[in-house]
Amino acid sequence: MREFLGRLGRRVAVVNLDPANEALPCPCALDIGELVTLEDVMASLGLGPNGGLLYCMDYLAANADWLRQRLQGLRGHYVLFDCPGQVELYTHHQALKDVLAQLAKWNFRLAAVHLVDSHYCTDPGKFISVLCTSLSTMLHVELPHVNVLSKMDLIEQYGKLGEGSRSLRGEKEPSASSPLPPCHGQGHPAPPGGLRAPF
Ligand SMILES: Nc1nc2c(ncn2[C@@H]2O[C@H](COP(=O)(O)OP(=O)(O)OP(=O)(O)O)[C@@H](O)[C@H]2O)c(=O)[nH]1
Ligand SMILES: [Mg+2]
Repeated sequence: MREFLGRLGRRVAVVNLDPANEALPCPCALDIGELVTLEDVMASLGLGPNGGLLYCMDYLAANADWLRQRLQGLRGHYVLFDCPGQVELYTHHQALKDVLAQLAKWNFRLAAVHLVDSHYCTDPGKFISVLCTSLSTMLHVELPHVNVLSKMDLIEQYGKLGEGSRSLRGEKEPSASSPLPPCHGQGHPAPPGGLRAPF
């Protein structure tokens, strides 16, 4: 995404908000590791990786001024915030939600991009589970939300593409003579509150 925006001539900056990121995959304009590191938290408070990460996010929320100050140099940029993968941060924990609310107050116009491992779409149970997680995230985070399937290059390892979604509906493969009905409109209710359907 960073490369894509750069090639379009946009000014882009990556901000690492994941204290568990050990080796940053690209240059970051700002790194939460300058404020707090997971390693230090785990060592000094005797916490495990998950509890340590939640503590780091609470610490970030409590030090929002640090973030504000560091972001000031990024005005006029498209800012890509890399957030931790722990699901509870997006379903019921408050800290990241508070940080996002602060960013909105500082006039950042935010959208959430939820990277969904495409492996979850290869089995009906996993698919339902990831849809519920996604919906829960949309309700908790309250941002415009886009789900993106990641690791599509690996999906064929788990079975033929499409089998999971067809068996989920108990249907045979759709053909041109039996098109799938629209998700909403024409008698099908639209998702409430202007929310997008998860997929
Ligand atoms: N083959 C393949 N590997 C990928 C892709 N995206 C990420 N990976 C690799 O998958 C591993 C895990 O990366 P992610 O799933 O992004 O997760 P993470 O950022 O390490 O962890 P969290 O932030 O905690 O979710 C890394 O080794 C990545 O290089 C992809 O599209 N294809
Ligand atoms: Mg990550």
